[in-house]
Amino acid sequence: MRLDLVVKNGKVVTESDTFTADIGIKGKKIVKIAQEIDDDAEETIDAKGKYVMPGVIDAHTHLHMPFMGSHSVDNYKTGTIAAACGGVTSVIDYDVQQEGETLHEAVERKKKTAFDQGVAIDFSLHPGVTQWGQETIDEIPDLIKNGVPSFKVFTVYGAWQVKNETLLKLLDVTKRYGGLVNVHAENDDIIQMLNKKFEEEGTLDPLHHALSHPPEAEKEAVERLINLTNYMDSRLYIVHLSSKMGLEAIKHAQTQGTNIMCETCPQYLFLSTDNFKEPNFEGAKYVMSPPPREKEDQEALWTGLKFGFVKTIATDHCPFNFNKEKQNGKDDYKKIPNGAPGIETSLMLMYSEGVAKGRITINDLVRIMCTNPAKIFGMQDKGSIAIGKDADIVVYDPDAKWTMSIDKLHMNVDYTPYEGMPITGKPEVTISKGRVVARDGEFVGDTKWGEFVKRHLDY
Ligand code: DUC
Ligand code: ZN
Ligand code: ZN
Repeated sequence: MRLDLVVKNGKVVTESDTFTADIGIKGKKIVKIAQEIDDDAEETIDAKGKYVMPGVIDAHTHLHMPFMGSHSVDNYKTGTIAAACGGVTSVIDYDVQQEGETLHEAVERKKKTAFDQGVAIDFSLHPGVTQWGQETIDEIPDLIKNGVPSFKVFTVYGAWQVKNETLLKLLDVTKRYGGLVNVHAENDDIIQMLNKKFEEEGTLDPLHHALSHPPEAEKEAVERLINLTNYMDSRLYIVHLSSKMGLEAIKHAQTQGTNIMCETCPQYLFLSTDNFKEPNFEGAKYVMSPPPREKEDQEALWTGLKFGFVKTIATDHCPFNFNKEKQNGKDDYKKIPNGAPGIETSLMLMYSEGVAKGRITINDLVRIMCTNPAKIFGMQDKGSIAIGKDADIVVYDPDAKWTMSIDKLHMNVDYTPYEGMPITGKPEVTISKGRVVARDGEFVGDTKWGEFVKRHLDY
């Protein structure tokens, strides 16, 4: 068979195995995996000494999202170019329903934005439910049928804050039709009470953002969500889990049989409250909700990842420039747009600090960044190296040594929270559906290449 691309001699990694093999690609698919492929091919990539792993699925991004008076500053074009350079081959973006908009309209609006701006890799959407009428609930079966099976709600953020009544209806309809509810879990009353206290005391620096979002607020919301999920005999996915307390509640619920899953993000493994104390307002760079916490929380989350209580790593990529949008909160942390960049750096951080330092194996990394996101969110053609899957592949150099710096990255933002961090390993080639889209840290793809992926949950 004449092939389009062969990746030769690499160490192929799946969630369960690592083996030396050649991979044959025809069109957008993996068509052959063998000890040796000697078919003719348009192009051959020699991956000797490199890992050949599935492309990362970042199941939590906010591209061009209107939020706190600005838009997150990576649009679909810049964000997906950066993603490709970082070894990411699919994103599932959060798309919040605007006032008066149906969920169907929200999905179509965001798809149009993506195709108008340009999108370099495949994408899908989790619509955020913010309009509470029964008509919104009634839209859900049709969306699930048409490939949009996961829905986001927030327990915080003013008008976006979900009522228990809506949540119960969402748990019910997603259970009946094969969907999933994703939740940002923090207790808003605790946060508002502390905001008021710090306002009265005049302590409005970035550190007080972290102090106004204590781990108890996460724990309370997580426990409530567990109770509601149990009561409805449904299932639920908690996004960006940040605390040991929240994780303890989830672990307990999982061992009791509750179908509750959670993701965490690199920022909760690598950053801490100390970052908020950086001088010259630099703490604003880390203002996100929930905030990074303490060493013991980081350690608990690593253990949770290792042993499967935390199912996925995603980034919550929601960048704002330090020298621009973040300055809106110079005098009041509540006006600092919440969010940080991460779409390009997650694989490099997780490899360097996770695999190279022995906290997780390379197979664990593939499970939490590729295979589990594909399974949980219903991307059946993605997430593993197997015949018939989309040829979404990263050739990863495990030995590269370099220093993280915004100058070397492609995200459309003026900082990375990980500036100066020594890094081991680097993506050498990123292949999206059979086509090389990034090589040696540079984008070589096409921003018309990304397609909208219809998803179906089969569990
Ligand atoms: N948290 C953030 O920090 N940014 C975007 C939305 C969110 O929940
Ligand atoms: Zn959130
Ligand atoms: Zn988010």
